[in-house]
Amino acid sequence: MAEIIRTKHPGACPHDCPDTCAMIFEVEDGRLAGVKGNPDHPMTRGGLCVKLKDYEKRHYHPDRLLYPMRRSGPKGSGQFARISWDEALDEIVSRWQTIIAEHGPQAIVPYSYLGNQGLVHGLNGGDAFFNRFGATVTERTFCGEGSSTAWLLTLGPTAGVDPESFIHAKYIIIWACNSVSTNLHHWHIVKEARKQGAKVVVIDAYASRTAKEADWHIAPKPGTDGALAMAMIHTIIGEGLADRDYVDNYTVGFAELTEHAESRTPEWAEEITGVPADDIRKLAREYAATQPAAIRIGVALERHHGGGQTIRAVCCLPALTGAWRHVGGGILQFPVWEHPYKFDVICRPDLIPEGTRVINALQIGRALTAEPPAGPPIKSMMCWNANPVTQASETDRIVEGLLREDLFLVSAEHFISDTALYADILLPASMGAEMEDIILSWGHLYLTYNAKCVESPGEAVPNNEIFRRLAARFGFEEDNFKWSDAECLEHYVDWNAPACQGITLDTLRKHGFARLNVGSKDDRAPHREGNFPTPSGKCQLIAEGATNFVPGPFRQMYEGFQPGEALDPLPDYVPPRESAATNPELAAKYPLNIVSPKSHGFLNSCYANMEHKIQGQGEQFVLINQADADPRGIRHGGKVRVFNGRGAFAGVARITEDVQPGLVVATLGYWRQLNHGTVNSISSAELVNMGNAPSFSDNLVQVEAL
Ligand SMILES: Nc1nc2c(c(=O)[nH]1)N[C@H]1C(S)=C(S)[C@@H](COP(=O)(O)OP(=O)(O)OC[C@H]3O[C@@H](n4cnc5c(=O)[nH]c(N)nc54)[C@H](O)[C@@H]3O)O[C@H]1N2
Ligand SMILES: Nc1nc2c(c(=O)[nH]1)N[C@H]1C(S)=C(S)[C@@H](COP(=O)(O)OP(=O)(O)OC[C@H]3O[C@@H](n4cnc5c(=O)[nH]c(N)nc54)[C@H](O)[C@@H]3O)O[C@H]1N2
Ligand SMILES: [Mo]
Repeated sequence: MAEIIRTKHPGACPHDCPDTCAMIFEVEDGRLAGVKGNPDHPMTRGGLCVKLKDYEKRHYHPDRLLYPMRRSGPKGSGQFARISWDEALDEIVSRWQTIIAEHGPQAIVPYSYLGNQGLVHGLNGGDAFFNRFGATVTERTFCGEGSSTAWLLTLGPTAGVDPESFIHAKYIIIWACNSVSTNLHHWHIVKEARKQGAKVVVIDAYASRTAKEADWHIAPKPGTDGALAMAMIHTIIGEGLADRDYVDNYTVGFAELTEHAESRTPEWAEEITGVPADDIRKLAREYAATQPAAIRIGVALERHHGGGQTIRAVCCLPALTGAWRHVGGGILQFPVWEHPYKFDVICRPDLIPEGTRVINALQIGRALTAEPPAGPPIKSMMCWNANPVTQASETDRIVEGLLREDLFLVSAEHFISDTALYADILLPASMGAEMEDIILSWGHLYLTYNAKCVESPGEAVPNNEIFRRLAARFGFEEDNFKWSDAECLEHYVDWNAPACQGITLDTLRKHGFARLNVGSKDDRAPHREGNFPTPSGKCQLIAEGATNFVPGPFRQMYEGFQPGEALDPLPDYVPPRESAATNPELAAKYPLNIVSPKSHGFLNSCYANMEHKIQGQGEQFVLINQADADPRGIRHGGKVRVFNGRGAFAGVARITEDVQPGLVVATLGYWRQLNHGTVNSISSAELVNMGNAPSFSDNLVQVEAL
C-alpha cells in the first residue's frame, strides 16, 4: 500500500473573532485532514478553540452547499434544484438588468458582514463590485462602530495597549468582554499576568465564564456602565488620585470633566447600577493606585443607547491616572488601527456614484417591509458572509421581507443558513483551506497568512471569484476585477508602511504570520508622552465638535458620509432606552432586561447547525433568577417562552444566581430552522446614540412557562 503523505501549510482562522489564530493545515491526499494551532505564534500558542479544532469537519460536512441551486418550491420551503454556474450567473444578470431598467441600480442591495475576515474574500470583498455597480450602500454597524467612534474621538486611531503587554499589568479590568469564550488567546495572557500578581476584575451584567474566573466580579445592571465609569472619574478626581502631571501635559478638558463629574457620585451611581457605592470607590482607588493598570473593553459595552458615551468615559480613565506611562498600562479596543491595510483600494469608495442612498444593515427588516427607504424600492438583495435572519434584530420583519414574492434574493453560502433558506439563487462558496488570503485581525498586532492548500469540493468558488465572474458579465474594466487573489494581496496591504518593515508577502507566505513593526510587547508604551493621534495630539477628555460617528472600514468606506449628529463633547451616563427607569409603561408589560451575548460553542451562527457542536454547546437556554422564576411558575429545566412586542423565542430555563433579579440571559447563534425563534426575534433594530451601533443589550421582555 502506498504511504500516505501528510503535508503542512500555513493557515489562519477566517472567523469573526479578535484572535485570528495562526493555524497549520494538514493535507492528505488532496483533502484537509486536520488543523492545529501554530505553536510558534505568541498568541495562538498551538491552541485552537472548541469551534475550530476540527475545522475539517466543517469543510466536508454532508450539508455543505456544493453546487449553484435555484429555488424550486415556495420561498422558505427549502426546495432547491441544482443548476450550472452559467445558468446561475445568467439568471442573476438578467434579473438585475430588468430591475435596473425599471428602477435603477439602487434597487439592488448588497448585504455582507464578517463571516470571513479575509482582506480578499471577507467583509469588503464585494464592496468594489457593488460600488461600481451603483447599488445602494449598506452600512455595516453590527460590531464595534459605537466603540470605534468613542475610541477615535478620545484617543484617535491608536492600537492602544498591546494585548500581549497585558503580561506586565498588575491590575486588569475586563469590561463587558467574555474573554474565556470570545477572546481565548488573550485570556491566557491575563491568566499569566495574574500568576505574576495582577488582580483581575471583570465587569459584566452576569456571571459569565470569564466573570467566574475573576478575582472580583462587578455586576452593574445592563446598560448602566456609564454611571459606573463616571463615578470612577468622580472618585479619581475628587480624591486627588489623578496623575496631575500626565493630565496637564497630555490631555484636554480636565477642568470641564472635573466640573461635569462633580455630581456623578458613587451614591448616585449605586442608584442606577445597583453596584454598592463603596465598591465603586474601592474599584476607583485600586485602579488608580495599582500600576500598570490595563483595561480590555468588549464590543458588548456599546450595545445600549448610551454605549458610546460609556466607552468615552472608560477611555478617559488611563489618561486620568497616568496608566499610559507604563508598559502594560492603558486600554485596548481594536488594535486594527495600526494594521496597514489599504481599504481605499479594497473598497473603491471612489466608485460610488454621488448621492447614492445608504441603508443600515441592522435595519434591513424595516427597509424590506414597513419602512422602505426613500428612493427606488428594494427589488433584490445579494447576501454573502452574513446571516441576518439569525444575527440582525427584529427577525420577524426580516423574514417577512425575505418572503416578498417581488424580492430576488441571491445568497452565497457554505450552508443553507436561516437567510439562504429564502434565496432564489444559491451560490456555493469556498471555505478556509480552499483559498489564499491574509486574514485581518482586530485582536492582535500580527499579519496572518492563509494558504490555499486544497481544492474546493463540488463547484464551490471563493467569494472574490464570484465577484470577478459577475464583474466580467457586467463588463467592469477596473483593475480590481481582474486581479488574481495573489495580486489582490500585493495591492491590499501597504507593504511600504513602517509597520511592514522587514515583512514581504513572500516571507509571510513562508512563516504564516508576522508581527507588525510597532514595538515589542516588553517596551511598548505608545502614549507614555502623550502622542495621541487626535486633532489636539492629546487624550480628548473633552472632544469639541464631537459627532455621533466617525466612518471606518467596517461600516463601509464611503467618502460621501455626512458627519453625524452633534454630540455632548463630554462623556456621561446616557440611560438605556428600554428600562424601568426610562420607559415604565413598557416595563410594566415586559419587566425583564435581556442580554444576548455570544455562545461559547458557536461562532455567531456558524457551527450551530453541526450536531456535535450543538451537543457541546447545549440547547438554547434562558438564565433566570429564582426571584423571577417563582412568581412565573418556571422550574429549572422547564420550557419557557421569551417575548415582547417584536417577537418571541423558546428556550429551557436555568434557574441560577449567575443572573441578578430582573435580568435574563440567552446566548446567540442558534438556528431558527432548528429552534422556535432566536434571541433576535425580540431585539430592537433601534440604533444607539453613537456609531449607529446595535442595541442588543437594551431590550425588555417577559418570560412565561410553556
Ligand atoms: N465563542 C465565541 N467567540 C466569539 C464569537 C462567538 O459568537 N462565539 N463572536 C465574535 C464576535 S463577532 C465578537 S464581536 C466578539 C464579542 O465578544 P464580547 O465583546 O466578549 O461580546 P459578548 O459575548 O457578546 O458579550 C460579552 C459580555 O458582555 C456582557 N454584557 C452585555 N451587555 C452588557 C452591559 O451593558 N454591561 C456590562 N457590563 N456587560 C454587558 C455579556 O453578559 C457578556 O458576558 O466575540 C467574538 N468571538
Ligand atoms: N442578539 C445579538 N445579536 C448579535 C450579536 C449579539 O451579541 N447579540 N452580535 C452581533 C455581532 S458582534 C456580529 S459581528 C454580527 C455577526 O453577524 P453575521 O456576520 O451575519 O454572523 P454569522 O452568523 O457569522 O454569519 C456569517 C455567515 O457567512 C457565512 N460564511 C462564512 N464564510 C464565508 C465565505 O467565505 N463566503 C461566503 N459566501 N459565506 C461565508 C457563514 O456560513 C454564515 O452563515 O451579529 C450581531 N448580532
Ligand atoms: Mo462582532
